[in-house]
Amino acid sequence: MSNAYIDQFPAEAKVVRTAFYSSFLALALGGLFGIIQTLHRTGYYRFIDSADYYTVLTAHGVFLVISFTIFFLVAIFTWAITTSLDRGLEDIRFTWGWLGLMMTGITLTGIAILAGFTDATEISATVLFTFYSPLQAHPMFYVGLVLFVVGTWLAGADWFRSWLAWKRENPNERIPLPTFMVLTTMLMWYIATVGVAVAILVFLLPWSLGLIDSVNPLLTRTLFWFFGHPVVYFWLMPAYMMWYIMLPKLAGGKLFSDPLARVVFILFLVLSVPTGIHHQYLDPGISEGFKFIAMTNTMFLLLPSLLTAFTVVASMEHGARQRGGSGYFGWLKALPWRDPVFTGMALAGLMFAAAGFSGMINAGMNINYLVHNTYWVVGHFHLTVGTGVALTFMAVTYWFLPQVTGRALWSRSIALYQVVLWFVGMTFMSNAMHRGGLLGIPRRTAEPLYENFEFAASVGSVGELQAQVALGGALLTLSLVLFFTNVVGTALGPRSDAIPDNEYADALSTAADSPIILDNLKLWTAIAIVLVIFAYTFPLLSIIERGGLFGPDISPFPGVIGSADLVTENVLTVLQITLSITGVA
Ligand code: HAS
Ligand code: CU
Repeated sequence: MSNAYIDQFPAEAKVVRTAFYSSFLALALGGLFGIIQTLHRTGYYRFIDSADYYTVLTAHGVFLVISFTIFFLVAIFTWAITTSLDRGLEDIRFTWGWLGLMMTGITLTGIAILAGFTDATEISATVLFTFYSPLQAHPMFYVGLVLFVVGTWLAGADWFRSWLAWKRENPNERIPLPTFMVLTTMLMWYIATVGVAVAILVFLLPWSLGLIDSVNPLLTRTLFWFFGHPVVYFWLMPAYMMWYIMLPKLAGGKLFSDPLARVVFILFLVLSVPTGIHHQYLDPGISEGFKFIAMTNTMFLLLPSLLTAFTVVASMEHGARQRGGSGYFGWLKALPWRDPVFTGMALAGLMFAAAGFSGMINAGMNINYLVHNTYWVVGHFHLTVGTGVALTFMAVTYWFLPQVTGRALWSRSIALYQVVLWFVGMTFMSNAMHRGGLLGIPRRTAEPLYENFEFAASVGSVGELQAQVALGGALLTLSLVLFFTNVVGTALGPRSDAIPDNEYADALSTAADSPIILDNLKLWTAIAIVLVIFAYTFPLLSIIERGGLFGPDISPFPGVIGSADLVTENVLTVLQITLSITGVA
């Protein structure tokens, strides 16, 4: 009899499995839209109308960063809570309830987006994953998102409930590390989602239903980024959890420091939200001082990731030395590079280090002017969420799937090819995107034009960059095909008795070494809320003061740039400026 997760918690394993499959469905759809838009944008193969490009882009973004990542998160958080507290969930019907709500919600949102491809219905939601006004979606899009987010709130409640029940029985014990990570992440999420809840429920949904005539675009944008920055850590923290509790074990050792890991998650709880304005450095209407505060907080927020780089690499080195590795760098050779779970996570970590550097550049108020809204940003987030997170998730799937299905992994060698292929594909794609951004190539554009560039397909030209992006995209698609083949092969395979035990890494320096105050979740949450109030009250008040709560009346669709009126207006303005500069007028 094996001691896999499915044997320990058969009912919970079913929930976790369903969440995984939902996540993979989203990954498949998102990946499909990804390759369509890569080939379209780079001009290699265009079979959709360029107007539909934005519907493809919305679907790509929403399916990947909302459904793929968050379904995966609820799967592994449920696993983490039950495994580390060593108890089943309190009421499995409640658990199915929130999972069902999330699935219903995202289905509504997904239908609203996909309906944009057909003229047969009025429904559409081509608003990109940031759903800024004045772009407007059908109410179904917003309602679906609300249900989905409420589902995640209830999921958090489920996990807190488990922890409280455990605490009653174990009053003097430290919170087990995986549970600690889940709880801090969820506290951060509760604070973060206030922004998007207000944006949708008070403004966007009523506006889309026709209950109010207009919204204040800067206000809804700011509320979006109140949530939109911390959401990136909602994707990242489950991946970090895996790096802390899984990587050291696979490397053959122990986690270097449990207390340091707690500090990292507390820093994320405290600092994730009051930084959102770093996405709005170029927004007029928010004064420089508020932007400066957001920048300062962002720079502090590098700390938990830098600590993670240190702790995780130290743990890997410890493991490698246990396995006989030696030398300054020689230990690297002693790591289990043939294990796809290990290699996938290590490569994801390596790429995430590069992602951190492009993030630091984004975060500088002045340098941001160079890269904002360019292809650079797309390069940045394909390294962070698209590799640091996604590759970690795919890699750990090779460990989790046997745990929750009781079936052996279909092919270890295909899994190894798959993770390496993702790394190689992303190297081509994201590097070219970063370089392209520096040349000024815009993001979110179906047919960028390059009239001032030499278009020949040689090194250093836009043609060369396009070729790298298309090649990278093709390799990523191939990697996804291998991933799904393995998932399906495993799910359909025979039951096995040889599944490894459900375990995670011990720590060298354990919870006992950490000050008890680290486990005071109320204190950290209170500090987090105070910081948010400091960072956001004044910017929000000044935005409302200037633009009104429901804003100036702005039509839902931007004017056509080429329209005769606009052209005349622009020409007149330019003339006026020229005349005043030259002193004629
Ligand atoms: Fe970001 C834009 C700043 C992290 C995602 N970011 C985005 C967007 C997305 C995104 C999706 O300040 C675009 C949004 C849109 O559509 O407009 N980002 C940062 C900073 C960080 C950062 C400072 N971003 C992330 C993460 C994301 C993510 C994480 C998703 C998961 N980002 C920005 C800014 C913008 C932005 C501006 C706005 C740009 C604009 O103008 O629009 C930091 O958190 C990064 C810290 C990371 C590090 C790296 C530490 C290294 C580690 C690796 C350890 C190595 C291992 C492997 C384990 C300091 C932890 C070892 C292996 C061996 C073999 C030894
Ligand atoms: Cu951000």
